[in-house]
Amino acid sequence: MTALTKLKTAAAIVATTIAGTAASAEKWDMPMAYAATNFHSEHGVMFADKVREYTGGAIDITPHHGGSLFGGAEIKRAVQTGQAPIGERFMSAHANEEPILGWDNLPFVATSYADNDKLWAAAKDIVNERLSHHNLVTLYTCPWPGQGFYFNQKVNSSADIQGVKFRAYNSATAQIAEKLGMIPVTIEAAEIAQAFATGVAASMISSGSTGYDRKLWEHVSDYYKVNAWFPRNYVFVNKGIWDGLDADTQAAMQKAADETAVSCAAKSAELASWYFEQFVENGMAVQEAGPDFRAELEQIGAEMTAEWLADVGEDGQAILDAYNAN
Ligand code: PCA
Repeated sequence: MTALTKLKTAAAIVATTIAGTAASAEKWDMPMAYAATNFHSEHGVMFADKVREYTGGAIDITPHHGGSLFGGAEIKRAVQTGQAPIGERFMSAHANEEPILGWDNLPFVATSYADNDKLWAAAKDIVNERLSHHNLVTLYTCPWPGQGFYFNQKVNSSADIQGVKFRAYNSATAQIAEKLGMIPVTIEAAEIAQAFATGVAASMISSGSTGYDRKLWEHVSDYYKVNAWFPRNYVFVNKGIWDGLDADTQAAMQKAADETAVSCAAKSAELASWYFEQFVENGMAVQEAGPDFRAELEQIGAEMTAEWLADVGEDGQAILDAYNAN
């Protein structure tokens, strides 16, 4: 062996070893925004387990729940910039920077899991194309149960709630609060209990899931079901990192993601009314929103859908047209 050949051989061995190490244990931290025991977070763990299995251990994902690695509002930027390779967040929380991502919080457009599925099928390609400009690839999405109101009083119409402090989770919910005469303040799910305990917020719109996670019965008396929309969380990867994976690894991860999505949506539907039973057991009243309140909400919903369409233009119309055609 000449010195040069020896050098080349050594270099090849080093290269193989590095590749081998990377392939056998690429460690990915996955920041997630919601409580450890929440079904979204539990499905993050299921996803990580499936990815480990289907990639033969090549990708080893560690989920970090409750905004513990990055706060909910920081997760998207962390993944876009590669500080974390993968993460999970509430999709319409990003509608302030990319309004099309508000597709799933248009009030009264899709008011059941089945309709929300149809709406996602109509929105998916447009949303994913747009996310690629944010350097993100969506692996799976999962719906929250329907959204309704938490109040510490009986509410028949907006006349009863003027000036009430309202915890918002995105721009659409802040808008609804303002239209109803309340005062919105944006608060992460992880901070809800503290906000209600200190009087920063006294009401909110959310699913039974988040009220259950945060024991809202300690602060409020009433839940009003509306099911105005079923918003989704999404799990996304940094596009540069995703594009750098070989096709087999991508396929294995997508299989894990597809299976997790099916299980997560089923769990969401299964738990929806269970959360309400827990509220009643803990002394809350759970009821349908009354006709006057509902009529106001429907009016606000129509305005918000028109405003969203004006904001996002033809892509939004294409989503609604495809949704209404099916
Ligand atoms: N829970 C999340 C978003 C939607 C939901 O049901 C939250 O309240 O932050």
